[in-house]
Amino acid sequence: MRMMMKLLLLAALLGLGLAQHNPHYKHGRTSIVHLFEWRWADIAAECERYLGPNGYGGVQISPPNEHIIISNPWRPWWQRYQPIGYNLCSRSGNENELRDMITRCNNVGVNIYVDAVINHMCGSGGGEGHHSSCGSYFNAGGKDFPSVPYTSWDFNDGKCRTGSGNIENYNDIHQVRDCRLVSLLDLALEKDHVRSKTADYMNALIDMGVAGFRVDACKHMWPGDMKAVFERLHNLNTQWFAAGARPFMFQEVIDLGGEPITSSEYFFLGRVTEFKYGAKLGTAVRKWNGEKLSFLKNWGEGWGFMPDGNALVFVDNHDNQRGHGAGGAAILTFWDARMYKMAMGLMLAHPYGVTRVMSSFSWDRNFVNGKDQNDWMGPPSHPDGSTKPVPINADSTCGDGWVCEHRWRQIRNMVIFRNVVNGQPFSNWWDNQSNQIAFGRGNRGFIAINNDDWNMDVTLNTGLPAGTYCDVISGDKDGGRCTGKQVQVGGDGRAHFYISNMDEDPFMAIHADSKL
Ligand code: AAO
Repeated sequence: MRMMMKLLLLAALLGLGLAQHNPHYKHGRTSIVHLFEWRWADIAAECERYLGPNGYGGVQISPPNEHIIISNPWRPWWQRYQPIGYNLCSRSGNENELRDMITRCNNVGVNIYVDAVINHMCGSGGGEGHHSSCGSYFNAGGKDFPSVPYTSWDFNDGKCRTGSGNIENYNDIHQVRDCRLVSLLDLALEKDHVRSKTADYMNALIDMGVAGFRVDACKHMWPGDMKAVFERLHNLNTQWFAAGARPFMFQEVIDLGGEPITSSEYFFLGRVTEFKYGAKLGTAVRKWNGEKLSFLKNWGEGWGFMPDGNALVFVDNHDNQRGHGAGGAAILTFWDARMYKMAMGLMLAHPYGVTRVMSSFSWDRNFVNGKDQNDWMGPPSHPDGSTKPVPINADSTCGDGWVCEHRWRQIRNMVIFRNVVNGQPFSNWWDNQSNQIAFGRGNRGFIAINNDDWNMDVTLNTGLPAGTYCDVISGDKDGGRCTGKQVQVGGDGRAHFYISNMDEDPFMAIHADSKL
């Protein structure tokens, strides 16, 4: 009996030992920014000149491995989700540039998380030749990828039972895991060879100093196979991380309910993307389906989201900001800037989940019958298809079509807010039973939002010490003064908030470090 207990305890400890839920942020930072399609050289510079100084915890980078190069359509962003092998040259740069970026970002306290595409290789119609980002030969029809090497033995087709060889029905878990996702050649992750090649790839990155991975298309891999790969992964590089630290894993699983495969199957491996979060938040901020911000009083697990400790949350991602993936029309993006900033403010102020900020490039949207014909368009590029650098304007915005939401004052200041209130409880909720809400984080920060069509004019308990605070949405604390609005908190912790529904940004936020 005692032996049994000991064994059970050991198993539990080993399970915890995986501990791939921790982002290993440095200096109490709390958010990741996805610098979608940025070049490594630009990310390195951005870490030093902006992300480090402004308290960003990490960057999710686009897939760094060798990918197919597609000419029709011309160099779509999604070519990087079609691996050709694990050489480290991609549209974002070569291996030296990647290594330099990882080092320089780590040195200023910013972690790097790699988007790992290990479920599949390129599409079955990807052709034959050297049209790949490092120039390696491959033959999609013959399922031959000599640079890895993978041969036809390493793919799942024998197990797939659909006529097309593709996933046809998401209600059949065998199809979802053993057939091809949109015709992408599906790796047989049950095979030792495939497990060791994918683990080698990830280990090369861990050894270079990355802090973890966004793992692509996890719904399409058996959790047991993923476990076998993750168990082979090294601990993080001790030049920057504590001895024994496991890579942070956040797994892309789209679970909006209604399918047999659920996010919870993946909790033991790490965190999971909570797609309900952005879909519901977008619906609430848009006031669709009778939703109101006042209903967000029990936001988080109270809304049927996954347990806090498992969740990776975001308002939009690189797929659903352009109609791919899931979430639909409710998803807020930079195209709806005013509502987007409000949603981002809410997310970053609220304690639920590990937060990810999206940083996009713009493209020429062209809707025909509700579908954007240009949802494939790649990043700002030169005529030869190479990605353009990110130029920084005098006012600190980005040029050349890079949107840089993470540099918008309202978003950047809420990233800082989240760091300042880290660990503080959700507190002092108030609402007007409509779309005016406010809440605090212990005695460190407070946010008030007016999404009604009339002014907000109330005195609220903030929980903050008495003093004059700069609102970090309308401006900044600049030396001894505020460049935007000010809030007076009295000795009783109460403060008056006036927010016009016509304001450029109808919300205000104050925190311990914005106090004069
Ligand atoms: C491209 C072409 C394809 C071509 C293929 C191969 O577009 O026509 O066949 O190349 O030549 C990205 C692009 C794809 C692109 C691919 C490869 O988005 O367009 O294909 O690169 O270049 C599923 C997966 C999820 C995936 C998502 C896009 O489960 O993992 O599709 N996301 C990741 C990446 C993404 C990438 C890949 C995976 C592939 O983030 O960028 O693709 O590496 C349901 C399911 C979801 C499913 C969606 C979409 O969602 O639940 O699991 O996501 O359908 O198929 C309601 C439901 C919701 C449902 C949704 C949509 O909202 O509630 O559950 O409707 O029906």
